[in-house]
Amino acid sequence: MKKIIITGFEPFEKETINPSQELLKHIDCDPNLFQVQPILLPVTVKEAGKVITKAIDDIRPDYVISFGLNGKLSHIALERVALNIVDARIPDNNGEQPHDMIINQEGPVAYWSTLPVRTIEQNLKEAGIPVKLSYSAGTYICNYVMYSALDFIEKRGFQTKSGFIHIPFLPEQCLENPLRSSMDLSLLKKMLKTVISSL
Ligand code: PCA
Repeated sequence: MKKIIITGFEPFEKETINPSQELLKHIDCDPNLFQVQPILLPVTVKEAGKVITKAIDDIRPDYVISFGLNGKLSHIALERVALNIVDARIPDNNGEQPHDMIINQEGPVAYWSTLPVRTIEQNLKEAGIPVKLSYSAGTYICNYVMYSALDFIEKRGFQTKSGFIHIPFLPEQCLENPLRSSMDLSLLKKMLKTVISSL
């Protein structure tokens, strides 16, 4: 039995939904093989890192898969790298907007994702889902959560594998902005099922 934490985020930046939050309601995997704990993270520098590291400490999962929205995407982005910086483009949900904030003064400049990203990429392609490896998770809360989880796992010497996946808007988020790209929930659900079965 593999223990997995799956995280999504609350809505942010004027949106009323976040596709990563919706995804948490549609986790579909074999309960004989996987024990999944969904966790919703706040879009705040103050709490997001604390919530995910406490969950890792409490649950001691085999895997952490975090999801977040990147509104510029029309595909699934498998993040390979987390950087040791927050340089916020917009204020977070607490109104805080840190610039040039080093996440851990003693930490490395970056961590690699420890998820099997090449296998996941291959399996998503075979499932007909547009996917690309990404070499920057940005410098906002998603990168912050990815770095915080990997740094905590490293410091504690846990065997947990962890990484981050960015996803596009849902179609209903494009009605007022039809030039936005989106991915339908049914495809996102298939993506999540494929990612879990790749572990
Ligand atoms: N996306 C943001 C934060 C929350 C989310 O879903 C990001 O890419 O940092």
